[in-house]
Amino acid sequence: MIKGFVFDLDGVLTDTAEYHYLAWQELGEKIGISIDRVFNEQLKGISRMDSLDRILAYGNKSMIYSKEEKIRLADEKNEEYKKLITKISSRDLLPGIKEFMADLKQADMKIALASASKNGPDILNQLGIAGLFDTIVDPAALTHGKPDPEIFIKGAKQLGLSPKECIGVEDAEAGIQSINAAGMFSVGVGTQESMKLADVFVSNTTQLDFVAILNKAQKK
Ligand code: B16
Ligand code: MG
Repeated sequence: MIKGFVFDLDGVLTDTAEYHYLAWQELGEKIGISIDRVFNEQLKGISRMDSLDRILAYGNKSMIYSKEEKIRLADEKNEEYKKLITKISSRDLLPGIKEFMADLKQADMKIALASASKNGPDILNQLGIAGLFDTIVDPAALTHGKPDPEIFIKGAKQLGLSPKECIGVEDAEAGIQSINAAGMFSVGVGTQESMKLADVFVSNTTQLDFVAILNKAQKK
């Protein structure tokens, strides 16, 4: 029986992908690596350090920086990102999310956050929905990032549930892989092509329908 939902943040609850992109692009310019929106797709759901590693590999600069220098570069990107997200408010909740979460609460579903973002708790506060979450997985305490199942397994555990009792919601391919590998029913928000591994997919957040999703999950 389904008793909980485990949510990704960026791309599901609000659209911060553009801000991550702008901040990485600015850092890329400083170090001579030019990235575009197509490349940025690969960074969705990927942790800050893993994202930097992918950008450096893309620019053939993996060997240039020491560990300390990479930490400094990642910090620089995060400072820029934090400047860009200061204005986020409840107006930035993706359409339909408020209603979808109200339906979950009405049905007594437990709710967890499984975001790779260390800025997750601040963003939930800014969006005005922090109080709806029973628990937040700390991405700093993870051994492996998405697509590894660890973050979704922890989300379920922190709710006191098994993965089979939860539904995971994601917008990134790496995130859907993480949910599936955790043994959870997966709901993808995105194109059919990018969400081909999801148990159910919707093309945008207005189409998230609690009853329809629950029916499909219970049939699986
Ligand atoms: P931060 P999600 C992910 O969030 C983003 O999709 C990804 O682009 C970002 O690099 C990652 O969080 C880390 O974010 O630098 O704020 O710690 O999609 O897992 O909610
Ligand atoms: Mg995401």
